[in-house]
Amino acid sequence: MMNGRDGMTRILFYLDGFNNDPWKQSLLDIDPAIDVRSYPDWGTPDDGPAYAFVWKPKAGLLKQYTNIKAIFSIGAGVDHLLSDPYLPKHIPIIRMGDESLKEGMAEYMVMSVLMHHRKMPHILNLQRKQTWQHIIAKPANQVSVGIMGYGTLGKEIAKKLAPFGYKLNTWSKTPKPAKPNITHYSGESGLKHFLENTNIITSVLPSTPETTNLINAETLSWMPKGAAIINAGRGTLININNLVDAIDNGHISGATLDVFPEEPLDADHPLWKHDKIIITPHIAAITRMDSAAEYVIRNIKAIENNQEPENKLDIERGY
Ligand code: NDP
Ligand code: OXD
Repeated sequence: MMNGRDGMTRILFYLDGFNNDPWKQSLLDIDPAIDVRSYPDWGTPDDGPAYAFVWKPKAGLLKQYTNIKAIFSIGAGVDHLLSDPYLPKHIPIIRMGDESLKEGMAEYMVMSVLMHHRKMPHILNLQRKQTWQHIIAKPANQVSVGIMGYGTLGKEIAKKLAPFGYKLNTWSKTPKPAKPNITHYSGESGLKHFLENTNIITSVLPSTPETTNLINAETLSWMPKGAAIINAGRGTLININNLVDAIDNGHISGATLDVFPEEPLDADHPLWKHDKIIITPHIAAITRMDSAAEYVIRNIKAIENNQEPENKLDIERGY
């Protein structure tokens, strides 16, 4: 494999707050000849790395390394990169799209949809009150599950939910080809119909100006009474005060939230104690080191062979 001036593939790795050694080892397990270094041991910008593999790098850091050929995001979301005003946008930015993310997210959504469909948050509250009460759920074929964001993750969620017999709706930016047993909606004009026809929303939308605050008092009011929301895309999607109001006034039955506008969620935040909201700490889908290393090295090879890498960020769209 090619790369730095001396012919060795150089990868700079940045993941603050976690042990970097096993990550570096995962890359070396595949190609022991790689020179992989963690910040701050990257050397000077001139003899810096040929590729960057990063999560939430400090603003301005990547710009210093003028010989980076591509930036790999450790996660599927790239808002952590796009928030850097100095991000070198002229080089390819590649979003994580390995199998572990797809599997993890689909499992999380199946678990959470079943929890809301079978009213588990309510049942758990009854348990805390030592109350034996039959809680009856509608049959799955009378429940519509809506997937907001029908890309890499949304498609996998639809695949894993299909065997349960729910009615499936999807919402994306651009129209999608017809598929048996799935109703597709798209664009701003499709949002109201999508929400009016959805009992349980699962969102894996990226954070962009268009998706920010999309779930607010007005759009919540379009959902059928008793609807539930599961958000594992980005926290910017939901106006949290509006959501809590809609839950407290009984229009929305509950929510499962994995992502928040500010992470980690403040220890004093009232959301933690809301008995109709399940909180998880951004763990819906965790990038696995071995499959991520394989993904990065496969795509470095593609770039070195002048082929298009997978999952390249479209800067204009923002995802
Ligand atoms: P993709 O780019 O494959 O899919 C994004 C989807 O969102 C596409 O269907 C796209 O529509 C749709 N979309 C984007 N903007 C809009 C809009 N304005 N209106 C309607 N639809 C829109 O991304 P992934 O599936 O790989 O990942 C999605 C997101 O999931 C990530 O960006 C990240 O934020 C989040 N994530 C969260 C994780 C967690 O652990 N909580 C883990 C991994 C990812 P179209 O198809 O028309 O382009
Ligand atoms: C993300 C991820 O983008 O963890 O949230 O992949």
